[in-house]
This record gives sequence, C-alpha cells and structure tokens, in this order.
Amino acid sequence: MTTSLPQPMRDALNLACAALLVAPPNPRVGCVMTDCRENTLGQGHTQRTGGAHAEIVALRDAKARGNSVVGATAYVTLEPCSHHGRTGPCCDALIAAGIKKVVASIADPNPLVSGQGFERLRAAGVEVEVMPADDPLAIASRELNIGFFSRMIRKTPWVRLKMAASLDGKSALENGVSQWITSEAARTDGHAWRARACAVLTGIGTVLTDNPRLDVRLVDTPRQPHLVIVDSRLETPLDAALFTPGRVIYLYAAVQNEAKKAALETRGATVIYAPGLEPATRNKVDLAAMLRDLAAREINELHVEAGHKLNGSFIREGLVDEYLVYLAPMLIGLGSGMANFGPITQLEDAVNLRFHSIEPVGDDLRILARPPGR
Ligand code: AOF
Ligand code: ZN
Repeated sequence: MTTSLPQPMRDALNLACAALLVAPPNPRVGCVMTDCRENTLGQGHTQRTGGAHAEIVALRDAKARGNSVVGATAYVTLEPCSHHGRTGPCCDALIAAGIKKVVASIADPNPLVSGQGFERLRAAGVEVEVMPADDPLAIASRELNIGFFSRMIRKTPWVRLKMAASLDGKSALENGVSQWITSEAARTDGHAWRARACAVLTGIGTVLTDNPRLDVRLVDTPRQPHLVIVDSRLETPLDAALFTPGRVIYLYAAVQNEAKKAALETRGATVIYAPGLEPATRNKVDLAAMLRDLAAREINELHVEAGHKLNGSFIREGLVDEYLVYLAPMLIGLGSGMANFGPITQLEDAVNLRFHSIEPVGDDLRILARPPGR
C-alpha cells in the first residue's frame, strides 16, 4: 500500500517541522487539506500545549480562506486523536466538517489513541489510508517526534547527551579549563538543540563549578525547556543563576533534607526524592527511575549537558539514546575526556555506536551517534 499523493504530505511534514519548538510536550504534527485537484484548502500545525491540534488549525484556516472542506482529503502526519485531552478529539471535528478521506503518516503511539482514531473515522464512513511504516515520510514523522514516541512506548524520555571536545577527544585541559573549546556557531547550534527538548538536565557538579543558566538564549524560542538537576544531597545554592522567574525546575535528591527542600521550593523548584529505591539504601539518584518519573511529567526529549562523571553514569547504565557531539579542530593533549566510565579492558566491551549524521557547524563538526537499535 503506497500513498498516491505524497506532495501534500510533504507539505504537512514541513508544517510539522515548523512546530519543532512550540509543540512539545505534544507531538509536532502538520495537516494539509486538499480538494480533488490537490489544491490546498487549509493547513496548519500543532499549537502550544493546550492549544489547537494541527487538524483544527487547518479547518480554521480553510474557513478563514472561505474554502469548504466538504469532500476534502486531509493529509496529517499523525493519526488524528480520538480522545478528550486538553482539547477535544480531532476525529470528531474532521467528521463534522465533512472530510471524505484521511491520509496519515503514522499511528499515534498514545495508548489513549493508537488506532482508535482510525477506527472512529472509518466507522463514520471516512476513508483512511495509513502510509507504510518504511515510507520516508512516515520515518521522518516518527523521527521528528522521537521523544514523544519514546515517552509513549518506552515510558522514558529520549535521552540526548551533548558533549563538546577537541579533535583528540578532550573536554578540558589538564588544569580543568574548559571554556570554550568549540566555536560560537557550535554553541548557538547547541542552544537550538536545547530549545527543541522538553527539558535540559545537568548535575550538581556542573551547577557548583560553572553556575550555569542552562536556558535558551542564543536562538529565538517560544518556549523555554524545563531544567532537571541531579542533586543527590540537595546542594544547589539558593542564589544559583539557574533560578529564573517562572521556570520549571526539578531537583532529584537521594538524601532527604526537609529544610533545604522547603528553601529550594521558595525559589520555584520542585524537589523529588529519588524514586525507585528504598530510602535506607540510597545515596545516589537512581537515573533509570528518575527518567521514568520524568516521562510521567511529560518530558519527551531530555537534553543532557553535564560533567564527565554524570555523563559516565548515563553511559554506563545504557541510558543514552543519542550522542550530540561537537568536535573542534584543536588538539589539547593531556586533559580530561567527555565521559568517565570503565575502565574497559577489552575492545569487545566498548560502547559501540553508529554515526547518524555528521555536519560542519562553523569551524567545528557536529556528530549525532546512536547505539544499535535506536
Ligand atoms: C492530533 N493532532 O496536532 C496533535 C495530536 O491534551 P491534548 O488534547 O492536546 O492532546 C494531546 C494528545 O493528542 C497527544 O498526546 C497526542 O496523542 C495527540 N496529539 N493529535 O490529532 C495534533 N498534536
Ligand atoms: Zn487531535
């Protein structure tokens, strides 16, 4: 089964891409409605959380243009929803508007939808065509929403670990100096990756050493990602630069300290005692359990920007789905690496990855690499 009319779906995918920063934690979805000659009647993409879904925006767009969508085909990059969430079901709106056919790139992995949207449309007499899973447009739609699919299916965020290093793989000089190895272009690019994530994560070591803000400043964004700090002993200073008004901050602690918790909460943070382990046995945050908790808090893509110790823990525990590595054309010689794990004594035990993409960014290289099967 192949789709006969891919162009409107290409347009719908481009619209979905335009929702990259605004849609999370909702999936980025685009919709194009066409008449029988493939003229566009209306189009749109997912709005801010709680706002309209792509189909509703497209229906409104058609109306604003004075176009009737009775008998039209709707191309949508995700199965139209059938449930009442923060908004009403798109299926019902499509049926009520008189849409004759729906072409969808891929089923919605949300258990509240997953196939029920298609069933509901078919039951109302709407023709439904779903693209084959290996169609490039279906793959692109899934890739665009890799974090949403991860949260819905695996119940854990898509963990993207960002690192920057010299060409000989060093993130800091022997004396600890690390700012700045990569160029401004790479740092700006790094902010664009932060912007698309639902949350940025770091560790208490980085907070105490660098006093970072870890927000998005170098690119325009309609939405700041949340911040997550792995802070086992609740050592985040109350005057840390990361506290900015209105920001959602989750601090995961292993040791209970009610006084510090209360003080941090006055700064707007939410303190979570590390889930998953008995209080008596824990002194470190259980990262896998923390990730499950973050998924329950609607974190799709988690952007990790941490020091080599926490990076090493994520890698050692097999929790990294994607490595985002910037390499500068510089040799540092003695110094420290990007992540501390091991020692590995035989090459068979190395963490093997495959390169997903390699792009020049300014004078540097940006490499995306993934473990097998991701
Ligand atoms: C669509 N079109 O553009 C998007 C969909 O809380 P709500 O009402 O916003 O619903 C969120 C869920 O709706 C989300 O988890 C996913 O299953 C679906 N997203 N569906 O038909 C869209 N963004
Ligand atoms: Zn919907």
